[in-house]
Amino acid sequence: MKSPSRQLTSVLLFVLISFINSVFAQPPKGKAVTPSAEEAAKLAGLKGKIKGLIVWSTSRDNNHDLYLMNADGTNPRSLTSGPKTDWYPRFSPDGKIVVFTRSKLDWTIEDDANKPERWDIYTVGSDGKNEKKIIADASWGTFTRDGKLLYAKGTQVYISNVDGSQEKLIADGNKEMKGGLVQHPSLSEDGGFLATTLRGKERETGILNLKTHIWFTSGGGCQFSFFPNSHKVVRVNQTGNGGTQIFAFDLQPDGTHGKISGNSIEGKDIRLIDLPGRRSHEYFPRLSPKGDYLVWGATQFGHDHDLADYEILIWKLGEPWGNATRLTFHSGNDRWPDIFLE
Ligand SMILES: [Ca+2]
Ligand SMILES: [Ca+2]
Repeated sequence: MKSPSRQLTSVLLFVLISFINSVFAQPPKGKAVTPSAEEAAKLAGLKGKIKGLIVWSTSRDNNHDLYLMNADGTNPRSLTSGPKTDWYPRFSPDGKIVVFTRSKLDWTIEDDANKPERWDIYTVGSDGKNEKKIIADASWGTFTRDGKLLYAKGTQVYISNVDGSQEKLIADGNKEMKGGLVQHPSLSEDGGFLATTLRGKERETGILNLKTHIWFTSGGGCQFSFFPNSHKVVRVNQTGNGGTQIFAFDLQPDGTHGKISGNSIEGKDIRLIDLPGRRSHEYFPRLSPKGDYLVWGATQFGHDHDLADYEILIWKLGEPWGNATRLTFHSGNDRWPDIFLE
């Protein structure tokens, strides 16, 4: 047995380490930074061209709160506040409601995203009113195209009405997805397929056919989701300039696809975006409701989803990559954007 004094030393050391962790692992509040002349010119070119909203999770005021800005990058403003960690915001199909995941304790890291007991799912109006808790002990809440909620509880995926009623299990990971923890579930427009990332026991991305209950392994990477209005998918791949790039490719009618080899499937280039230059560590891809614009986060240095200086960018599909426009100018952590366009 340890002597009382050694026990006391151990306890004090534990308290000290916990204190240091709680202080220094906090995300940075950062500060506003000035756009370069090129960035300012691109931003000015976008002003008034697109109408809508972008919501994202930022550490600039506190741990992480939700912010809104106009889709052209103007008027960034606070949507939620408080000591909890608010992240993974997603617009309803009409843009009037934002669903998001909030920690039960204060600062909570994204690595804990798949511990459902640490999170609840909330909704708030895009006007900041009517914030309410909808689903307890769940994470990764998002809207389906027909306005229902889709979310994960560890290895299981559920759908409910927007008020949380009529919850229904649609995929049981222990039976159908190798027992992997579900991240970032996304439903195809016709409701027949679920695209998701598995973590924990498994580490892969794939598609579950909800009719046949057959799982198809797409490959590595993460943040796998469906385009609106098509059987096309988008995901982050752990290759490319800056360590990541974003792929987009079509699925076969049965939810499978050909083998990915380098940057292509059967000779067809599947790179959606991989910016030149330093700000090319791309994450958090999200398409506009019609699939014509992409928003995402990218860093120049670093990867940590909680701490690194991600900034939000926007790009119109089909335009040269060089037309991508940076929308945020703040050294805090800016992550998980979603876009609603009128
Ligand atoms: Ca890249
Ligand atoms: Ca930032």
